[in-house]
Parts: sequence; structure tokens; C-alpha cells
Amino acid sequence: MKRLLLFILPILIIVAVVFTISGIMQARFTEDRLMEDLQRKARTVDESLEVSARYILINNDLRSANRLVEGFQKRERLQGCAIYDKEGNIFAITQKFSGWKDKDKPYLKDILAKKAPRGSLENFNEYSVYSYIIPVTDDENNVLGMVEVIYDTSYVFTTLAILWKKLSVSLIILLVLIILTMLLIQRQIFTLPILRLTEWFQHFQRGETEQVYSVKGKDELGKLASEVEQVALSLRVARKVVSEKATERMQKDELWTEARLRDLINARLGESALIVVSNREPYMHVIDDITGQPKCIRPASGVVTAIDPIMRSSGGTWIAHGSGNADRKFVNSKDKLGVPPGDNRYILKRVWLSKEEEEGYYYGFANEGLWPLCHMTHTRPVFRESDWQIYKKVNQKFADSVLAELPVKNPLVFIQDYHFTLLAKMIKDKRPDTRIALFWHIPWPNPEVFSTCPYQDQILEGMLSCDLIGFHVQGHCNNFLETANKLLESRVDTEKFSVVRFGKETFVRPFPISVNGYFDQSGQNPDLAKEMDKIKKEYELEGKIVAIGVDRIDYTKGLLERMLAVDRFIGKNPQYKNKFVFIQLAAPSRTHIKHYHDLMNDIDELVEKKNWKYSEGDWRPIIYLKRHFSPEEIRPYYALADICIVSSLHDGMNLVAKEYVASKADFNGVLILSRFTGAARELTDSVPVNPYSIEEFADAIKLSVEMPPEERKKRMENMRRIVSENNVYRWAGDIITELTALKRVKAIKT
Ligand code: ADQ
Repeated sequence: MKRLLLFILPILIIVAVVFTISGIMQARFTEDRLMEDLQRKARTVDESLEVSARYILINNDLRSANRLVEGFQKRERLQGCAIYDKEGNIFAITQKFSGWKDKDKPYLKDILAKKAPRGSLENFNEYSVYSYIIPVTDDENNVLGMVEVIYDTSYVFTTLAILWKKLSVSLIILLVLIILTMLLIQRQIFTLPILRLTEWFQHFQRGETEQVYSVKGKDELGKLASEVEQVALSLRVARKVVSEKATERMQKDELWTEARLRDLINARLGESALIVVSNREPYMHVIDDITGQPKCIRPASGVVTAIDPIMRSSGGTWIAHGSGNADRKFVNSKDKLGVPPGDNRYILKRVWLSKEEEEGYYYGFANEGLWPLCHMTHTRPVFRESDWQIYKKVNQKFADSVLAELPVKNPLVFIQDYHFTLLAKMIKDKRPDTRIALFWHIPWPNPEVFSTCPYQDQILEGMLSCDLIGFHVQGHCNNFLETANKLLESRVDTEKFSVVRFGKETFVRPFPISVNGYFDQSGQNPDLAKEMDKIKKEYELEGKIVAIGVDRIDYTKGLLERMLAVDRFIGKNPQYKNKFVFIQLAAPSRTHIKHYHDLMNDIDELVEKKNWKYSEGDWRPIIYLKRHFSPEEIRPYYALADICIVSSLHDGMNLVAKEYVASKADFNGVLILSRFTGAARELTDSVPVNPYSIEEFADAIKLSVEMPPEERKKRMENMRRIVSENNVYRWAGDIITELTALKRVKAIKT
């Protein structure tokens, strides 16, 4: 609109100026013409009166004089006539102009002396009048007097005012016509073609290249569209070549790396891009409390930790809730931005939720309902109808956001977690051709427990719209298959590990999630070594045995049990007073939920109590660092810790256990791992622990502290081999391979 105004405004100004100048000229011309007419008329009338005036003045005939001047009284316009004697005194005058007598007229003497007529504009009362006077002489040319004709000139100005009014109306009509014409031209020449081009781009982006959406033509737009098609064709060819080369390389590579995953994705997905959906976003913009400036952080979340490296290697789009308080400042008009910041490897599309939606869907149904339902920690799930309604609404919101991104060919969506149990169905309702995988990051309970959920049918139906559902371990898969078998009308194929419902088959598979292999080695990374030294100095760790815990503050993570076990370990083994330190890095999470809030207070109190109990000089057995740490900040803690404690009461996998193993480049570390984590199935060289038994837990700490170096090394070597082989690239590769293979099976069937 601003640009249009810039274009139209100069034209309007030019037209208005030209029109006004010509108007002024026309008015002047009219005024001159009218005045000339008036003068001519006055002169003629005056001259015609001269003979009668001569007679009147010679005979001093007042009666005839009055009759003559009163002839003007009846006229419509203001007109008058005056007869003067040879002294310049009024002899007779029209009644209307009786006041004219008193007017000072110095010019009369001049007329009498020179015997020459005179015309001039004069003021009379509030009127402007034109007076024309001629001298009256006898046959010998002696002056007898004068005769004057007076005309009102106001009609000249009235005529001019009417003229200006007409000109102004014409100017306004002209300007309006120009604006309308311009708008019409602008719409025809710019807006419509741009709209057509934008629409064409949108279809083209999704791969809809049919004739219906074509803008092909000989005009400029057609040429532009044709150029874009050429670029797209080149890209397609390049992708094909990349895809073939990737397939070749894949057959050679052994260990899963970021490059190998990229090759797999290129080979399997070809032109279609991966779309990932999760609740938590991988990069969040928040206002820094101290500086007041926006900053970008990586949220403390296992899902983010796992998916980010996959997206970095595959590109594509990650759709998530924009929950940072500065998030809106960093997105484009389509709510998207390139991430990681400064090294844009994939697109993050943010979905906005109102406070009410976040409360009902995230804090309410997902985290007070499904989270405790799926974790066996004896925390009662809360199911509120209002939360469920909002949960459905938010799932639909995400489904709409996904549908807007789906390409025409081979759409592939990878959904994360329990926040989106209904999403697959909502997507398939509109786009049944979409291949959808759902990964369930938390445990799946047994059918008896799940049957307490009032919305069990809708949740299972929603999930079974997926083509593939992944859990961390076989046990969770079995629980799910059993749940579907018992609670829903469906057929479970125990050989293929699939559920068939209304002819739709969903495969259920274990995919143990992991981290991205080896982390930086402290010896090779001077920055890491420097950070470790800094931490050791700050907390006086030199010469001490250091154990570490890294968690979101969640009742499933067994944080209280861990503090009690440390307490018991020192109580049972006082020789480790002053020699053993446990550091807990703890990120506050879901703090709006009362249970989490209370847990934070309980941990604060317990740490305070236990530290007070043992404190000797500066030594405290527990260092509790309650805040969010970046992955780079966590790394030196992993690297310096002799022991890592993971004591979850129930956990789908637990990535902290794997991160610790991946960080121990010197093999000098012991992992204490709860039996109730998915990770315990793989990391069998950890020291297993039942966090419910504080006694056993304390003994496990002692065992770890006193473990001989050779045994530590051997156990860590084994665990590192497992983590490096079964890394997150393999996890993603397995899921993508499985999902794309499913499609081939279907294609053969049909
Ligand atoms: P979580 O329970 O969130 O997720 P977990 O596996 O414990 O995941 O990983 C937590 C992640 O957060 C780790 O990457 C860790 O480094 C990071 N983190 C922990 N404390 C932090 C802190 N104070 N500051 C910053 N970062 C911190 C769910 C399931 C798990 C499953 C994962 C992945 O509950 O069982 O392993 O998903 O599938």
C-alpha cells in the first residue's frame, strides 16, 4: 500500500497543480470579461441618459430628474443613477443610493474641469459597485453637470465563486478517477500476477507441478516460473546423483556416523524431506534475566538430545511448540527459522499455544495424566475432561501445521512422544498417503494400568494410525501389543510384531535410543581440560572421589533416593568423609505442576539436612547445582566424574547414562545404573542398582568407589563399544530403514 501511495501521490500532485493553475487562469479571464461587460453597459446607459440630463439641467427640472433616477429603483439588481449640477452637488439620485450623497468624491471636480468621463470600482456600504460618470455639456461645450450610473458588481464575484466550486468538484472527480484507474491497473499488472505466482510457488514447493497450477506463458511471470523450474530440475538431478552415491557409500561404511545417516536419508528419502514433530523445541529463545537480552538455549530434554543430530544430518523441518518468551522475535512470516543459529542445518517451525492450551495439553493431560500413567512410580495420574478436550485441540493444531508442510510425493512424518497420540490419525484423515512413525520415549505400562485411562480407545486408535511405533525396549513393545490385544478390537500378529485393525497394519519395534557416539576427548580438547580445572578449583575437588548426577528435576529420576543413598554410604563408610563428593546438576522442569514444585522443595530440604549432618570445615558431601546447563557446560562434569549415578525409579531409556559413557575417553569411570531404566538392558557392565533399596544403593556406591582400575577400564571399554556402535545415528537409521521398507511391502501387495 505504501509503495502504491508513492507511485500515485506524485501523479495526483501534478494533476492537482496543473488543474489549479488552469482554474486560476480561467477565473481571471472570466472576471476580466464580466468587468468589461459591466463597464460597456454602464457607458452605454450613461450616454443614453446624457440628452435627458442636459434637458433636465438646462431647465432645472427636478421632477423629470427624479422620474429619470427612480426608473432605476425598480430594477432587480442593485443599480442606480445620479444627476449632478455643475458644482458637483447631487441634483437627483435613485432612492436605493441615497447614502451615496455623503460619500467623499474628490474626483468630481476633476471630471468637471477636464470634461472627461470616469469609471471606477467603489465601495458602497458592504457592496462593491462600479460607477461611471460622464460630464453633461451644452451646445457651446459649457459644463451643465454630470450624470452617473452605479452598478452592483457582486454578481461578478458570485459568478467567480460558482466557477471555483465547479472547478473544485471537477478536480475531486478527476483525482478519484485517477486513483481508481491506478488501483485497477496496479491490481491487473502487479497484484494478480504476484498472487498467481505465489500460489504457483506454493504448489510447486509441495511438488504439485500439474498443468492446473501452471503459470507458463510468454509474459514475464511465465519466464520467471520457467527459470525456477529449471533450477528445481537441476536440484532434482543433483539429489538423484547424491542419492545414488550415498547408496554406494552406505554399502561400504560400517560404523554409524552423521555422514552415514545423511547418506541413508538421501538414499531412502530421495526428494522428500523429513518432518519431525515434538512438543519441546530444540532451540529456544529466551530473555536473559541478567542482561535483559534474548539468548538461544538448548532445553534439557532427552528427545531434543536425540533428535537434533539426526535433523542436522538430514535437513528437513522440525515442528515444535514455540515456548521461549523471545521465540516470536526470531521467526519469519511463516513462523520458521533456520537452526542451529549461525549454522542453519534444518528448519524449525514454531507452533504457538495460548497459556490455556499449554496448561491443558502439556501440564495437564500429558504430564499429569499420561506421564505418571506410563511410569511405575506410584504417582497417581490425574485425568480431567477439560484437559483432554484441550489436548485434542492442540493435536489438531499441530496436525494442521504438519499438513501445510507435506510434500505431494512421499510425505514422511516422524512424531515424538506421548504429547501427540492423536496426531497420526488427524494427518491420515487428510493425507492417507503419509508414512508416519511414532517414537514413544517413555515406558509403556501393562494393559491393566493403561485401562485406567478414560480415553484409552481414542489414544490407541490414534496411535494405530501410524505405520510404525517404536519403543526403547522389547518389554515396552510387548506391553503395547498386549494392551492393543486386550483393550481394542484388533488382531495382534505376534510373529510380525504388528497390530491389524480395520485392514490397517501398524508395526511395533524396539529402537533403543542413544547419543551421538564419542564426545570430545579431554586430552585433545584444551578448552575442556581448562573447564575441568576451573570446576575442580571452584568446588575444591582436587584429590577427592567425585560422583555426578545430571537430571531434569522429575520424580521418576529417583533424586531423593540418590541423596539418601549418598547419606547412607557416608554413614556406613565414615572413612570417605572429606574424600567423597556428590555433585548433582539439576534442571528445574514442569514447575507449574504442584508435584514437581513440592519435589523441588523436598530435595532442597534433604540436601540441606544431609550437608548439615556431615559438614566438616568446608567439605559438604552434596553439591547441588540447581539450574539449566548447556551441553558444553555439562561435558567437563562428566569428564571429571569418577562415578555417574543414574537412579531412575522408571525410565524409558535414560540418555545421561550413555552421555557419561560417551564422555569417558580415559575409561576411568563407573556407571551406577538403576535396573528400571531402558539403558540397563544394554549397559550390562554398569553397576546395577535398585533405587528403592537405599541399603543396596549405598553398597553400590561403595563398590564403585573401590572398584579396581583394571575392572573399571574393562567395564567402561565394553560400554563405550556398545554406545559407539548403537549410537543415535543408528537409532534413526533403523527407524527410517524400517519405515521406508514398510512402504515397499505395501507397494508389492497392492
Ligand atoms: P528425559 O527424561 O528428558 O526424556 P533423559 O534420557 O534423562 O531424558 O535425558 C535428559 C537430557 O537432558 C540429557 O541429554 C541431559 O544431558 C540433559 N540434562 C539433564 N540435566 C540437565 C541440566 N541440569 N541442564 C541441562 N541439561 C540437562 C525422555 C525419557 C527418557 C529417554 C529420553 C530419550 O524420559 O527415558 O531416554 O526421553 O528418549
